[in-house]
Amino acid sequence: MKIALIGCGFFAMNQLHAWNGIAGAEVVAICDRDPERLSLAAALAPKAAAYTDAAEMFAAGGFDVVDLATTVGSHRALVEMAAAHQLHVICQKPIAPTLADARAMVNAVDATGKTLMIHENFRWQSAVRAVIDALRSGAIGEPFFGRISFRSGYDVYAGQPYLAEGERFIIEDLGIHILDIARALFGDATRITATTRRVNPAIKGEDVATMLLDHTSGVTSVVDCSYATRRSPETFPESLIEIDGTLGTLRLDAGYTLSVQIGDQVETRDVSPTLLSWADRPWHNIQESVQIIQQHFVDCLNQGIAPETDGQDNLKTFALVEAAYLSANENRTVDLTEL
Ligand code: NAD
Ligand code: 89Y
Repeated sequence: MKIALIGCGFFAMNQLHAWNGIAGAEVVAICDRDPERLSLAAALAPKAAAYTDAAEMFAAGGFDVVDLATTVGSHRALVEMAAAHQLHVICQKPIAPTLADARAMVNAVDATGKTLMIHENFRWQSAVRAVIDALRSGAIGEPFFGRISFRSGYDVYAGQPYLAEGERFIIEDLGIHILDIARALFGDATRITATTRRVNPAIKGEDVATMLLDHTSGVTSVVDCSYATRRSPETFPESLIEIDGTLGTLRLDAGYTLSVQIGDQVETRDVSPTLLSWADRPWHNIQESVQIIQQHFVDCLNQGIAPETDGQDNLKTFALVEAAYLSANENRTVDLTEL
């Protein structure tokens, strides 16, 4: 599988390392309009052709898959270029700035018969997968309540300065992953009620969001996110999860500890992520999930099946993001059919 990567910034380095660890995958082209970032990426893909212009790269061709690691503003144009060249696409989250753009992008790739996967990697973190697998095993019976919580004081602005500058921050950037975990666990949601706050005066968007979801499965879930929470231990970038079911409870606690309680019996195990050779703590959790989702994409293409977070699926996660902002702005519950 020959891959072209567009966007060689902060996060793309993880994607390049991950491609280098996947048998049968080869990055043959890299592109960034910033030559300095391009040359840093070239160190991880020394045989790849390097471009500063995406249109030139598409015209030269020689690849089957485009992996987009640019920020959101460029996603629609690049996905549409990839569709025009009949290519499979992986696009980083958030898929687009608006739901209208997102729908146009999904339609553009669907019309070619190629695959679009949104790089929604948090549901592939090994600790989160352990919770998904335990829930799907039926061990705690029918779930009726869930909470997925991401609260941290980690300085994300240092590596990603653009996060301090957008009108929207935590729901669009991080909450999107946590909402996606809620969907992976409990299925689609019908209604959402959200509140937001900005605590850090040095940023433009909201850094705290609390969301209440009704799922078609009958589960009520709470998704809460904060980058204004000073806590010990600092749990970045862990998502903490609690699920109550008719037969018992599941807890993913700080330090990647998973407990399953059935009746009075509690079983606890360590579900820490593997520290890959190229990974750094505390990011190793996210970095491992990048390798896993990219492997999932390759496996799905080889088997001719859709990846879990394909374009159609991700429209539902992105609709929750839009609905959460609408709810917070209008101070009301939003029914997803409104969007
Ligand atoms: P970044 O600004 O560090 O890197 C983006 C790069 O894309 C820059 O080098 C920029 O020059 C380049 N670029 C932008 N438009 C381009 C274009 N049209 N043609 C060529 N190059 C272009 O951003 P980042 O922090 O690496 O984030 C990239 C994406 O990854 C964002 O969508 C972000 O939300 C996402 N992200 C995902 C995760 C995750 O866990 N899934 C984590 C962090 C960031
Ligand atoms: O951009 C974000 C993401 O997708 O995961 C964590 C992050 O890097 C900062 O919130």
